[in-house]
Amino acid sequence: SAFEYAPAPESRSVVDIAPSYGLFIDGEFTEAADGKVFKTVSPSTEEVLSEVAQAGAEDVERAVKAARKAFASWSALPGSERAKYLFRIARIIQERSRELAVLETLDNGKPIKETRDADLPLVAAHFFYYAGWADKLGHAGYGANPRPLGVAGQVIPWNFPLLMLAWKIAPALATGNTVVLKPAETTPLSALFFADICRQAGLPKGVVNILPGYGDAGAALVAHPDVNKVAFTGSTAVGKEIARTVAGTHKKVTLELGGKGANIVFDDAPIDQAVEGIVNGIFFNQGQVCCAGSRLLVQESIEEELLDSLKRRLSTLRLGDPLDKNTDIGAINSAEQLARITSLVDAGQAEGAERWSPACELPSSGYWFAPTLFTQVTQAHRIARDEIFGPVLSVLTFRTPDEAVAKANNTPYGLSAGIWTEKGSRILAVANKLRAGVIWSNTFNKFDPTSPFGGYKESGFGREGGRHGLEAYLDV
Ligand code: TXE
Repeated sequence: SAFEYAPAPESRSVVDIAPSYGLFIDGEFTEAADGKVFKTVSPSTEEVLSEVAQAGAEDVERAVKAARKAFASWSALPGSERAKYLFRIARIIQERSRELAVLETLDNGKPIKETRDADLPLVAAHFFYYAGWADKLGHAGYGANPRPLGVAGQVIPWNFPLLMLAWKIAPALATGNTVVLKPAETTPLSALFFADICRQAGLPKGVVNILPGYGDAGAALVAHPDVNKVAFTGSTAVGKEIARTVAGTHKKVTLELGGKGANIVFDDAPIDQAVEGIVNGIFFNQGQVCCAGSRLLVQESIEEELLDSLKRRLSTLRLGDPLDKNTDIGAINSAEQLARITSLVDAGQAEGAERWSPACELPSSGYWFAPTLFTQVTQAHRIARDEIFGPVLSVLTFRTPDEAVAKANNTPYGLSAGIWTEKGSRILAVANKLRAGVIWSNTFNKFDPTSPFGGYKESGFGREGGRHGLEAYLDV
């Protein structure tokens, strides 16, 4: 198929990480104006992978200027020409997918099984998908000549570094916008390799600019008066700050924020399949997923049976070296994230929930957290309300479908939910009452570039992916 990728990567020797990297501005790698650098480490070993230039306000200024200059000719290209660049980028990503998968696993800590089988194929698929749109915008019911917005300022998190980049950059370029993107401070490397791919694809200078750095660089980018569109994925707190910054300006904004997804399991659900879905829902990427199924809502009559098989399954998960193809649970992305997880788990215990983990040995260096299950959880507990963003599942019970819906919706978030039942009519009835942007049934964490993704309530606004993802970058 078009989405095939290279065979299993087995060692870090397939990727050549330089000792230092610059910012990528106007088609060139360059030092930060003030010469600042920061280190990026491998979360599984704490080994320093590279030293990266750290963008500041002056660099944001340079990058936005380059993107503005490039916008004139990039937006004037026929869509069919822009499509050629995007197809070329997609093919290079496939060709280099082994290298990129290993790189992402090293910089992020997630298992190679996931970067190889989920992140990289989806990254390529996003570029292929939006490449296909580039020459069809005039025929899509937007009027003959839908217009790009201009310069897009994009800020992304560390949980899916390259995939979040693809979600942001592919639709922006397809519609004729130019981009300044700031990757997260703990995972800058795959974005810098992507900069190299842009050069390899012959993308005109300034169309894509990459500024590794911290929140201050993100804030300067969002606030820059010559940025027309802001796209952010990250914490709800920063999302709200960004919404305040762009309020009262001309800027369009999409925000993809936190979540507290409920996986609802009815008594007629196929139990083995549900257990796989629950495990995938909360332990995929160590639970550092905005749409994670972090609350399990199980119908009271099957609680014991389901928990027994869930615990048996959790005891088979393999935690360890993320580059090992058999590893299911990798490292937590950073010491800060590990501390956040630990403090919420401590709160769960202090508030009276019952904590359980399978026997598992944690490596002596790096950032690790064992898969964790909480029972005896009430809706008042912090572990039932706050986004933990770690491998921690909170189990609650319900008796009736209405009670399940009420509990699932009892959160300020509204990003994802799962429904497990054999009854089609129940799937529809429950789904219609859930306030969540994506609802899976009898599966979980399925992604596709053709489907819009985004949140209700404090999970943000706007959609990415699919045709809706284009509209976020167009004046129609
Ligand atoms: O997020 P931040 P953090 C949630 C998750 C996690 C918590 C904190 O619950 O535990 O957020 O994670 C940039 N203006 N999610 O601290 O700070 C920052 O440099 C502009 C859910 O890592 O929001 C990084 O590039 N940008 C989420 C990006 O924002 C700013 C994914 C995200 O970092 C900024 C990540 C500012 N003032 C965390 N401050 C999801 N929706 O999937 C920081 N940044």
